[in-house]
Order: sequence, then C-alpha cells, then structure tokens
Amino acid sequence: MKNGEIAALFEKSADVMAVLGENTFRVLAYRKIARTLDELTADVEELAKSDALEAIPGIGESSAEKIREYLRTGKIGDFESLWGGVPAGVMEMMKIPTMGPKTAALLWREAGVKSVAELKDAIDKDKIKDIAGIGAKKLKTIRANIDFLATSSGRVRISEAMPVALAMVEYLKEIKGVEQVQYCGSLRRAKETIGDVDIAVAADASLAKAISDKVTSHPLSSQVIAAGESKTSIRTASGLQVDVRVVPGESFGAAVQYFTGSKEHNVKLRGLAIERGLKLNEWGLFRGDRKIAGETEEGIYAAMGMAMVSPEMREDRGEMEWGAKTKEDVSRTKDDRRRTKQAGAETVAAIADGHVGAYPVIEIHEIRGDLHMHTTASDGSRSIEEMAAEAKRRGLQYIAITDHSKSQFQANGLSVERLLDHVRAIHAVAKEAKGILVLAGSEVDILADGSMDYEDDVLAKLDWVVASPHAALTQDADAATARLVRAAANPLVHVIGHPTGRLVPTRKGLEPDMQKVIFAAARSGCALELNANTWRLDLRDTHLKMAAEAGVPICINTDAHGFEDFDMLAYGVLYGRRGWLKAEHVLNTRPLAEFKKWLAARRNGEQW
Ligand code: DGT
Ligand code: CA
Ligand code: CA
Ligand code: ZN
Repeated sequence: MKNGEIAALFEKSADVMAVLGENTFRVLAYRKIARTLDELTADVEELAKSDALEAIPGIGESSAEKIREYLRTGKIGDFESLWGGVPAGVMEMMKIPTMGPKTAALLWREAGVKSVAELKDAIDKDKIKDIAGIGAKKLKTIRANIDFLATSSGRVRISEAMPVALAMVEYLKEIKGVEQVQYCGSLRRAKETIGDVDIAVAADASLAKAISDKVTSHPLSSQVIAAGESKTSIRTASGLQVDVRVVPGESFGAAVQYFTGSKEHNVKLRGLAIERGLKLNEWGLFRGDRKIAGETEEGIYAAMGMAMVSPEMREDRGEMEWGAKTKEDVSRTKDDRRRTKQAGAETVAAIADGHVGAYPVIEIHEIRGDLHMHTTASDGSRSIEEMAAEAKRRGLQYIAITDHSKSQFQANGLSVERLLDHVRAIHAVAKEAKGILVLAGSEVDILADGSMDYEDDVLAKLDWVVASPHAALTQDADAATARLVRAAANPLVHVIGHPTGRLVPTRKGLEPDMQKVIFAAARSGCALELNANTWRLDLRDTHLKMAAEAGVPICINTDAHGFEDFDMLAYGVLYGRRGWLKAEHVLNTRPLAEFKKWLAARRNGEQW
C-alpha cells in the first residue's frame, strides 16, 4: 500500500506551506488529508481506480488528482515546485525540538539562516539579533535543543525498526539450510530508539555467501554497506541499517546472547565468567579449550549457575544479582516458548505474548483493559461505539473513553457543556454494550501549576480521569515536580497520563524529581501511566521500575486515536518489561470485578 508514502508527501507540503506563511486553513486541510490517508484501511491505489477516492471526506478533486499523479508517475509536480520554494536545510531545522514553522521562517528570512549547522554557528557567534519574537532566552533553548537533536538523530523509534526486522527474519527463515534466526541488539531489548538492527542466523558456514546475496538483494535493501562472509550490512530506503551475521548452530545461543547486549550486561557477565574460571565470547562459554555451552542462550546462563532474564531487562540494572540468586524455572520458560510458537508467524503481539527467562515479566494477554483513548468528540477518528466494539473485538473487558479537555483547543478539546453531553452519550453506549465495561472519562490537562483544566464538581461527574501535561513542557525541574506532585495528590485523578510529555526521539518533556512524584502517587493511591504509543513510552523504564517498587499501580494504555493505535499495546508491554513490570504491577491486568473495586475505593478516597 502506498497510503503512508502519499500521506508523508501531504504532511511535508503542509510543513512547507506553513514556513511560507500560507493560509492556515489550507495547511490544516493538507494535514487532515495526511492523517486520513494514514488511517485508511483500504488501499488508496484501489480507491483511485474509481471516484471512491473523491468520496473520502477531506479529499477534494484537486488532491485526488495529485494522488493519481503520484500513482502514475511517482511524483507530484505541484508539490515538487512548492518544495523548491524552501531550502531543504530550513525544513531540517524544524526537526529541532520546539522549533515550529513560524520560528524557522523568521530565522530564514530575517537572519538568512538556511540549515541547522548555520543556525548553530550563528547562535554561537551571537549573530542573531533583533528578530521580533526570538529573544535571547528562546535562542538559548534552540541552541540546547540542537545538541539534543545531534545525540538523538540517526536513531529510529522501535515501531519503525521492528517491522523491518520481522520481515527480514521471516525472509531469512525461508532460505534452505537456515536453522534459526533471531533479531538481537537494542530492538530485542525493546529500547525506545534503535540505532541499527542486528540479526543472527544459524547456518552452515558454506551457506554464508548465499545468505549474504539474499540479504543484499532483498527489496528492503537500498544500499549495501558491507557484504562479507560472516557479516552483511545493508541500509533501507528510510536509512535504517541492518546487520546480518551467520554463525554455526553450535554457537547460535552465544551469538544471540552477545549481540542482544546490552554491552554493560555483557561486560558484567564476562567478568562473572572469569570469576568462575570460564571464558565467554560470541562463540560460546569455555573452560580452557573445552566449550561447555553455546548452542542456546539458556545453556550459557545455566552453566554460569544463574537464571536467565528476559532480554528487555539486560541493562545491568540489578538483573545479574537477581539471576545469581534465583534458580531458573525451566518449566515456565518452556511453556511460554510453546505459546509464542502457536501464535504463528512472528508479530510484535506474538512476541509480547510470551517471554523467555525466569523473571515473570508482563505478557500482552494479561492486559484486560485500556484506560485512555479518544473519539471524534476531540481528535480521534472513530465514534464511541466503534472504539468500544474494536476494543471488545481485541479481547478487552473494560475501557475508558477519555477525550481532551477544554484548553486543548487545537485538538478540539471539550467545553464543560460538551463534556457533559459526551458523558451522557458514552453512558448510552455503555448501557447497550455487551461484554465490555465502557467508562465515561476525560483526559484532563494538568495546567502549568498542577491544577486541573476542569473544576472539581465536573471531575466528580466522571467515571475515570486521566490527568496529563500537554503544554508548558519546558518549565524547570522544580516547577515540573510541584506540578506533577499536585496532580498525583488530587483524589479526583485516577491516573497521570504520559507524565513527562516527552516525544521520542525529539522532545525531552518535563524533568521532575520523579522520586517525589512517585511518592505523592503512592501516598494518594493515584496510578501512573505507561503510554504505549512509541512516540511516547512515558513513564520511561527507570521510572517504571521505581514506581513499581514503590507500589504505585501502573496503567499500560494505548491512547488510541483510531483502530490501528491499539496495536501499540505490544510495544507498551515490551517496554514495560524494561521497568521489570509483572502483571501484578499493572492495574489494567486486574479482572473486571477487582478493577471495579479499585475504582470504588479510589472514589471513596481509600487506599486499596
Ligand atoms: P543500538 O544499535 O545503538 O540501538 O544499540 P545495540 O545495543 O543494538 O548496539 P550495537 O548494534 O552496537 O551492538 C549490538 C550488541 O552487540 C550490543 O548490544 C552488545 C554487543 N556489543 C557490541 N559491541 C560490543 C563491545 O564492545 N563489547 C561487548 N561486550 N559487547 C558489544
Ligand atoms: Ca543494534
Ligand atoms: Ca549493530
Ligand atoms: Zn490522549
């Protein structure tokens, strides 16, 4: 499907028009088309064969013609000339966090800055002066964010790398003589950003050349970086590097262990091996010249006398110590393997449905509810009925509809009057819905001072309150701490949504003293969210671990704005494992009856 490709062209054109200062209405119309195309389940190429394309709301005759032109020729003439009006470097500048089209346009027109590098230089040499709306403070923020951009660029979000890796894994498995294939590295550890994809293949050395040829001729490969006997590296059209290594079956476990990392985990594991008079490398675990393990990952840890933990936990954050004092529960490991296999071809959900290792990290089938999602009432693309039906189809037993509050006007946030109507509409749907509990809630903005965007008497009318920060995300640490502590202490709030407001990989978000926020949540009984959307993954791993240890309930929510967003749950689950989450730490794993008790207790101001 070319839906995504074409959506990106409209999005880019909207950005260019915004820089050129064109009519806001047209800019928004293009953004809407991009979003519509992205969410479309039908193939745009099919729709374009008839006037079904024009029938899509928001797509007029001229946009339909542009789409057909792209399908015919691979480009859109009008867009190409539009893009020609703004230097590529100026567009690049908009990747700097907090840099919008207005600021980029001002810097370009008033200061003649045409790229990130020029901007950095101009700020450092104090060349930018007297531009209305761009004061010294703003320049300082921009300068800091340029450095942040430099450290985060070149990495992609996990949901961009995963489909590439899974496609390559399936492809390699089909090759005759290939015994096993496993993606490793930061992807297997479910980091929020991925530098490159590492894949280990078990096969006889005589097949290495053939496998290398297969990899470099895969449609995903747009550039060959290296094509050796033992390692082949390619780059995809989107710039993601994939390293494929062929190893003999007898060393496969050792290679997978080594290339899964993290480096810190491996360094420590090698040290422990030495203490035991052993030697560990990517070929196996050795006593003198004799190999005592290497075929399987479990075998290596077992021979070291320690329990293996799930890959997501391998960051040297205490997992070695945990593994050293825990006896491996092999029966559970094997059971989980079987279930994952039965799920069929590898998908993220199938991976999140089982786990390896002795520590019982959360699995996706343990999630029973989703307590943060949007409808057409604010910025979602589906109705209340549609969201409830889709959630039920996906096996959920309870959900909360949580549209935006009034200060989110750009997301069509609800006035009090509209909210109360919406609550009635949700309750009407809830009454008709069979087999799923539908709560009437809201995603209420936490204002800069920690107060709520609706009054208490309004909040009290809601079944479920997600309180989230959306604006004022650059406030200093003390202000951010006070803000989140106040929100977490509010008895009318059920959960703090995406607590820091970070965007992966470009926006840092709030940097509060998280221990204080967790303490406030623990004391009031408020839950904290792990927002499963891969743009967010917020709370982050280290904070999740702290919160779980403090007994704060975690909600893993998708924040779905449409059906596809429910797929993000698998990434939320995998990422949650980085915070050592088990089912018992996660509020929305509770059976319905238990969840209802928690709700009632929260409203009565009790700890539960
Ligand atoms: P990335 O690609 O930047 O997202 O992160 P990783 O963790 O995938 O790192 P990468 O691709 O450089 O290497 C993959 C794994 O290989 C890494 O997690 C651990 C292992 N590894 C790489 N270099 C070293 C090293 O110098 N020492 C040790 N012990 N392990 C290494
Ligand atoms: Ca990697
Ligand atoms: Ca690599
Ligand atoms: Zn939301």
